Amino acid sequence: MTYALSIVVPTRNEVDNVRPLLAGLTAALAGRSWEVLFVDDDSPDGTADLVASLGIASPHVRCLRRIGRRGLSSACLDGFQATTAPFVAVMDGDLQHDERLLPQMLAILEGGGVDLVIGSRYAPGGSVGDFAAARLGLSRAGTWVARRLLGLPLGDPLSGYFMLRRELLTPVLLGRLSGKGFKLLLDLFASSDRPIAFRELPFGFRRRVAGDSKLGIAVAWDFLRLLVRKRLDRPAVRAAARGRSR
Ligand SMILES: Nc1nc2c(ncn2[C@@H]2O[C@H](COP(=O)(O)OP(=O)(O)OP(=O)(O)O)[C@@H](O)[C@H]2O)c(=O)[nH]1
Ligand SMILES: [Mg+2]
Repeated sequence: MTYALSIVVPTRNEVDNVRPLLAGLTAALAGRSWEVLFVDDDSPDGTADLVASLGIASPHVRCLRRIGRRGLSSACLDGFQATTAPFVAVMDGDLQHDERLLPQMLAILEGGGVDLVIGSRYAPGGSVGDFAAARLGLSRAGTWVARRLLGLPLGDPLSGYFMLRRELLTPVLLGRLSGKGFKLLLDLFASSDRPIAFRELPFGFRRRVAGDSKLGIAVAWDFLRLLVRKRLDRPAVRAAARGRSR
């Protein structure tokens, strides 16, 4: 069965968030053709077992359990490969992303002319919820650096909430992605040799209630490495874009 929309949800120890997330998706996408694929990195808390058991009862729910692998971006990329819907979304499994945005994102993509819709915390009307001052400072600094260093025209290049048309994922683009770390959206924009037609929709980033954040030094380090690598790749991406336009 092919759905109109596949939602890829990377998870690591999110067992208490699975049922509420499914309830939210079911309500938000009533009447639409959709599936959700949880890509779980063998969470010790049993996230994958719960998803698999819920998948027996619901045709909307699937689980891809990765053994011996870690990483948010690579989990999303594996999720892209394991789904077939013409539109595919990425959203966190911790309820911080407002699922009520999904129908609007889908309608925009179905309307044509747009490749990718971003759930943006920094667009007018969006918010970062109750980020502590230090976390907000880091998020803003990362956003600023990503925009300046890579010349990205995005309000929220570090967002983990977006939906795209599958045709965007050409083998050339997939081959250029770093695929490492947490920031797949930034990787996509920095690696594409053609302009990506995008829209940003504001949403309020919710507070994490259950489970633990995976942000930390390792994530920050991965982010810096991605920035440097994409900055170094930029001349090659630009040359490819010029070659294409000749
Ligand atoms: N498959 C997989 N998922 C991951 C990995 N690291 C994090 N995730 C998931 O990616 C999503 C985002 O991770 P979070 O730790 O919530 O990151 P965040 O939302 O930027 O940070 P907080 O606001 O502090 O929660 C969540 O659904 C995590 O469970 C990983 O290595 N593999
Ligand atoms: Mg989170």
